Amino acid sequence: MKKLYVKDVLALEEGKEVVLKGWIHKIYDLGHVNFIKLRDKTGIIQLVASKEQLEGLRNEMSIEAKGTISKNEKAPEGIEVQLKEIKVVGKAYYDKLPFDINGRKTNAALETQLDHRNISLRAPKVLAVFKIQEEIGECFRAYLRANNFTEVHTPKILASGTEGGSELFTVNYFDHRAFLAQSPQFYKQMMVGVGFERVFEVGHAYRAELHNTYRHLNEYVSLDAEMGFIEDETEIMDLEEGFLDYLFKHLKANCKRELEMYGIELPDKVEIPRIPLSEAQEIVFERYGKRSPKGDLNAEGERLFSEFVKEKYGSDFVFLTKYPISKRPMYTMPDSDIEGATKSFDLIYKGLEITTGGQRINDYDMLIENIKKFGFKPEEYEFYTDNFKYGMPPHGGFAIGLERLTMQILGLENIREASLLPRDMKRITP
Ligand code: AMO
Repeated sequence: MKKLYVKDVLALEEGKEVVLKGWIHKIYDLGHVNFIKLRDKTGIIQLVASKEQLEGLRNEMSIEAKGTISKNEKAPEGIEVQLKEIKVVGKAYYDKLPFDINGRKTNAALETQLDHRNISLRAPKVLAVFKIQEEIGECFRAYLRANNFTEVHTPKILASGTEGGSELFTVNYFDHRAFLAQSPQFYKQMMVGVGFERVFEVGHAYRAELHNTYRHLNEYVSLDAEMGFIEDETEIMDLEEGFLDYLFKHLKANCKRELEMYGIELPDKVEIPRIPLSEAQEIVFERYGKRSPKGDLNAEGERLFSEFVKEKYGSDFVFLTKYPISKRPMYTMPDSDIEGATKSFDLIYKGLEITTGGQRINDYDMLIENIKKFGFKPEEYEFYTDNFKYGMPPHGGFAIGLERLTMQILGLENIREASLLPRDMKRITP
């Protein structure tokens, strides 16, 4: 007989014979009644067993179980399975589990949970994070493909950095030095120029940042989009706003169980105010008495400004626009109307930056000049600047940090909770 998933069994009629396969979540050896809670990727179901059938069983063994469905008001979801046969297909080789994952809450500290990812990921509430993450990736693909974008896969071993700064991991590439990609920035622009017009990529990005914080990883997943033939950066913000609206509708319809586990109610519609950075800085100073760093908001400023936006506009999101040239990479298009500003933006979600985006310089001469102004050598960027010799259209794009978006949707406290196997300054295992 074919294995059925728990979620499908819960919808079946009494008396039906079923085969379930999964892990032993919990054993109840109560003497008069005995249960096994079987867990698979879709949920947990109660198997009613005899005392003999429990013999030799231990939590987290994987099993195959055959039985018949019966109704029981006291069982979770009103359904249980009267066990006929049970077979252990994955044995247990441990003395004691590092911590329990079958209670209402896992009681181990985050670092302990991360040390034992093979155990902590089993907890249904932890798995739910990655169901949401999977849906974000799916929606990103679906939304962009429906809008004429092509998925691309660009290299992660590069000859130079893309974002400026010194946050580069070096790798030995045969007899010379190469770098791990901080972003697919240069190649997504190239792909727009060669004729794909609109591209997206879901890929890893590497940052050798010396930040050991709740919001930084040294390896993260970047959701990148880039599109050609735009008028200005507002089209890029429209695109991202449209994606988030689509995503939230999808999550509300398809991830009810997961959102409920975290007590999250998503808005019916995503509409995002757009406010110039300089205005945001003034508001943070006037309302909260906090000075911002030159040309930016710090983490506290982002949080305070988000509070203000929530109060005034009822939105969890805000686009901060018109970032100064000094705070943006050399490829960013300067703003023709505001001296010293660029056509770029950040997206802040519940007090945390989840995106940077904007219009790029598409004129070859202007790009070369800008590279010089930033103190770089144009000859080192030829592989990039060459793309601008052959009719590069006006274009722009954005990137969303997948773990940051997941974390903010579910209200997680630490970005590591939104990474299957986080890489940070202190952790490269498991
Ligand atoms: P930026 O460097 O701002 O922009 O990165 C874009 C988004 O990526 C996420 N992110 C991170 N997430 C976790 N840990 C980190 N260390 C980390 N660093 C960045 C954030 C951030 O908003 N090329 C531009 C994007 C563009 O203009 O298209 C870029 O990479 O969510």
